[in-house]
Amino acid sequence: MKQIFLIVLSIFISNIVNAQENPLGAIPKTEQEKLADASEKSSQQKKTFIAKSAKNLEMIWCPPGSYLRGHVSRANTVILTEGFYLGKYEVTQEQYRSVMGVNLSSFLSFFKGAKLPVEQVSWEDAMAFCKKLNEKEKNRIPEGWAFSLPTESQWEYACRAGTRTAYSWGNEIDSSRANYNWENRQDSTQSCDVGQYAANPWGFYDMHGNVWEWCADWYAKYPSGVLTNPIGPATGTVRVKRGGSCHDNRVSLLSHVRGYYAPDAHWTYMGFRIVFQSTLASLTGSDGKSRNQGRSDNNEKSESNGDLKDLADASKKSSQQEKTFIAKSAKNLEMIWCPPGSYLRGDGYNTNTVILTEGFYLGKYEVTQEQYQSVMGDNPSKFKGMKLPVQTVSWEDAVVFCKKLNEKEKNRIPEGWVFTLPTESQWEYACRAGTTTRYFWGEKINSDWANYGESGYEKTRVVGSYRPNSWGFYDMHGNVWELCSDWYGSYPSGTLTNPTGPASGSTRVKRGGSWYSRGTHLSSAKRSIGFAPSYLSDSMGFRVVFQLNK
Ligand SMILES: [Ca+2]
Ligand SMILES: [Ca+2]
Repeated sequence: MKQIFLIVLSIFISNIVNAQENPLGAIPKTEQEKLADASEKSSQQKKTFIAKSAKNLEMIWCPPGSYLRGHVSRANTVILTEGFYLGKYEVTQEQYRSVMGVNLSSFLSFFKGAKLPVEQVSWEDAMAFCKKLNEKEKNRIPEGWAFSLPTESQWEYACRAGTRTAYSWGNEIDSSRANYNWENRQDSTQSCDVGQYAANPWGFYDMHGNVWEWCADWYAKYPSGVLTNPIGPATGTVRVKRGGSCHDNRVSLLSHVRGYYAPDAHWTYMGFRIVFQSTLASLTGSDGKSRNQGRSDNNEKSESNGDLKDLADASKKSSQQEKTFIAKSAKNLEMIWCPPGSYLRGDGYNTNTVILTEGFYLGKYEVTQEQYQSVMGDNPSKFKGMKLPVQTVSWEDAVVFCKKLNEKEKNRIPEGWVFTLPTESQWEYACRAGTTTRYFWGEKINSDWANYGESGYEKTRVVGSYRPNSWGFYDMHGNVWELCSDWYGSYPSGTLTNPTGPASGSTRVKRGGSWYSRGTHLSSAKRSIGFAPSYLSDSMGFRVVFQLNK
């Protein structure tokens, strides 16, 4: 890799953690010190930023992280080591006029709405907008920060918002999802006011459809392999556009689809949204050229990139994995592949970046009673039903289940692969599925979303009774608590790589809340002290992981 940089992932201050040494020792102390500056800055970022001089243009913070770019068969892992703000909406006509003094849009005569996205803007116009906005906001913004166009990687990262599906809501599209040309008309397609369709999981509107959005990059064939902070080629003739428009069919709206257009061309279906980021940290300047030449030559040596290299290697392997695995001898227990990546653990100020350098399969559902019966020969559950999750099992029982399953499947599985319980990090990574909200669907819970105390059933429900998260997992929130492999202990601070919990303890971690729990106990971040390994509880079950044993 030409440019190998320190992976600047966030170290956040954790006030629930004892001020003792990191018991996991995931990242060497010297590296933590190197990371401290940038990470501390990152932890101080507000979730939103308002550019007042552009009619209160709203922006949303995207933390450092990674995503799987492109189509399934030709995917790259793209790592973005710097956070950034991105416009919540496409730039509107009133915002454009307030900064530039003109409005070039062609739809204004039909629809006077100031909230329509600006269009008929060339890439050069969009860059001029950013430049003027930088001048107008210069007394309000931190030194070294600037508005610009997003790179196409930033754009796709924010568009996907943790999803791996064709669109940010799933694999299918219809006219209720986005403003696109669902009737395949030759004329009369038109833009609509921004924000008329549901936002993606990170809160961005109209990433799919309405108007195409300019990106900073020159267009060229996409490189293969794992990429860190890609900014596109140094020169070119056309610039990248993303997301499709009201004039395009469903294919143009796919999260991974790339388009291009001449930078000086004006077109009715071409608009943009803007990024706001630290130019000291960022790799792209307003001229679209790398600001980072010096950094690749300086003394940030490769030993500080061990985790990044591991992630790179694992990502290559990951692209060859099947997306699902079926454990036939446990009544076709279905599992879903989770690629290597990172997530922001916890909530509020008690957050860490957790890096998982190895992919793994995780059960799509909680283990059911018929699955448990088929492997163990008995069913201890209090609430009986073959498709109900097994409960009234101990941590030790769950471990025996995994052991027996390994024996039953031993002729079907690759050497070195095992069924086991997930670590709590694997569990939270899969539960969040790219989200940073309290629950995978947002901040608030009600009985439409999960089986918990207020749902009123007072018992477990058939697995898969509620909507899955965007990676396809059911009942991560509620139904039964799920046992994890870790001993419970206070959570360490700092950036963690593949954490497995303390070496010893008295209780095992459980996650996700149950039919009996209060809503707050179902949150993605909520850690429960759990029970002693032999303890039986009718609110407790588990799901299994399948992974290469190291
Ligand atoms: Ca759009
Ligand atoms: Ca559950």
